[in-house]
Amino acid sequence: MKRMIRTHLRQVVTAAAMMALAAAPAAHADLAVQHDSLAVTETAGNGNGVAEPGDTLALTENVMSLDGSQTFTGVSGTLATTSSDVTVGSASSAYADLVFGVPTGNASPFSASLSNTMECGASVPFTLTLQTSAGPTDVPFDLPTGSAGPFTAYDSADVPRAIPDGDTLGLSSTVTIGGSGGRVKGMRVRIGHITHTYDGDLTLTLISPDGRSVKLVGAKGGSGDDFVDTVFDDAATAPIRSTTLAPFTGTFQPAQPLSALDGAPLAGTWTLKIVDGSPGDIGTLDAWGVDASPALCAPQPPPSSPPPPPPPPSHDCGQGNGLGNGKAKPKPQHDCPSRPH
Ligand SMILES: [Ca+2]
Ligand SMILES: [Ca+2]
Ligand SMILES: [Ca+2]
Repeated sequence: MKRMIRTHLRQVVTAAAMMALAAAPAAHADLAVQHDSLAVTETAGNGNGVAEPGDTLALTENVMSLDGSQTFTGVSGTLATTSSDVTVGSASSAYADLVFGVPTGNASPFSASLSNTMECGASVPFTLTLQTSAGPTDVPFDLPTGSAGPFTAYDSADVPRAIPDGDTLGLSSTVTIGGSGGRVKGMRVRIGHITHTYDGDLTLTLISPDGRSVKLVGAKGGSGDDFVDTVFDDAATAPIRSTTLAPFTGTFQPAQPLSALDGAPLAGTWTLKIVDGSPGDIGTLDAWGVDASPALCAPQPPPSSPPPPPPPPSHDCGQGNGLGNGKAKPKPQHDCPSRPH
C-alpha cells in the first residue's frame, strides 16, 4: 500500500513538473556559456559600496564560454529580472567575442535600482539573454545584497539521536533560529560530537528553512571513529579528504559551499541530515549547532529637501562668534541676560 501511494505521488509530482515545463516559455538554446563573475558599483544610494535596498547599481556581468570548438561572435546582451523589487535601467549592451575560457564582460554597464522596501539580504535573480552568431542563450546569475553581521551560535537541543543504520532516509536533527525575517549572509556548522564506529558510512547535509541543502562531507574517514569538534566553514583552507584522519577535529571546507545558503531565511528550522548508507556499524549524533551571520543593510539618506532658511540674527551674548578667528566680537546690540560670574 505504502509503495502504491509513493508511486502515485511520484506520478503526480512528475506530471506537475511536466505541466510546469510545458507552461514555461521556451528556453533558449543551451550554448556552453556560463556566469563567471559579477562586478557591482554603487552609482546612487548611501554610498557605502554595499548593494542594498534603495541603491542604484552599475553591473558588469562577466560570462565565459566553455565551448572549445568555436568563438561566439556578434554578441549582445539584454538584462532582465523577475524581481518586483528591482527596476532595470540600462538593460542592453554589446559584448566582445566570447573566446573559450576567457571571462568577458558587457561593454557598457547595465544598471539596476533596488526598491527601498526589498528585504535586506535577499538575492536578486537576473537573467542575461545573449544573442550570438550561434543563436541565443540565457545566463542566470544572482546579485547578493547586504553585508555580513556578527555570527551568533545556535546549538541543537534535538540530541542525542541514534543514526539509522543502512537507511537512506537517515536522521534529521533540527535547530531552531527564532525571530522573524532576516536573511543569511554567512553560515558555519559545528559538529560537536558524533559517536560512530565507521565514519566512512556517513554523509552529512545541512538543510535551510526554505529547503536549500548543502553537503558537508560524505563517505570520508573509512573505518575511523567519531567526529569531534569538527567545524565546516567556507573560509577553511581544505575539505575533509580521503586521507584526513578521523575524528576530523578542526575546521574544514564543506563538500559544497555554505555560501549557497546566503539569502536564505535566517529564522526557522535548520536541519542536519545524517545518512548512514551501509549496515553494520552504528552510531549517534551527540551535539551540533550552527553559527549564523545575518545580512545587514545601512539606511538610505533622507530624500533631499530645500535648503534650510537662513538663521535668525545672532543674539551673541558673549559666547564668542564661533569662527575661532580671534577677531573681537561686535558689542551686543540686544538685551542679554546677566551671567553668573
Ligand atoms: Ca549601499
Ligand atoms: Ca572503527
Ligand atoms: Ca552503518
